[in-house]
Amino acid sequence: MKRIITTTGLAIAIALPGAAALAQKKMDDMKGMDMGKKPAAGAQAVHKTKAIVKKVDAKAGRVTLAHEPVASLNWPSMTMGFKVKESALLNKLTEGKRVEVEFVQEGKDYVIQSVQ
Ligand SMILES: [Cu+2]
Repeated sequence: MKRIITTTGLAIAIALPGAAALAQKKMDDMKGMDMGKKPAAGAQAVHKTKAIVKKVDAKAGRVTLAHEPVASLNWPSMTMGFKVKESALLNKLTEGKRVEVEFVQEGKDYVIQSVQ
């Protein structure tokens, strides 16, 4: 058993420099590509949904909404947590209230940008 592990470790050690060289080659190939045609950074998709406010955690700047389906994200209706972008928006989010929100995805978070 010990011998097998040692051999595998050796194989990985040998394989790695090769992989690095391959990755380097790929990067070199990309230099010829036109990288300037990407959409501008910060052009995020804004999603919209109607929801009922279930819970407000003003301290954490988070709310729990029972929202309607969100077609742009392929979401069914569900109850989930959202981050709130500005504390001023928390004034519009009171438990039990029916609202219409606009939000964007930021990493793993969904951040509410506007409340109506
Ligand atoms: Cu959801």
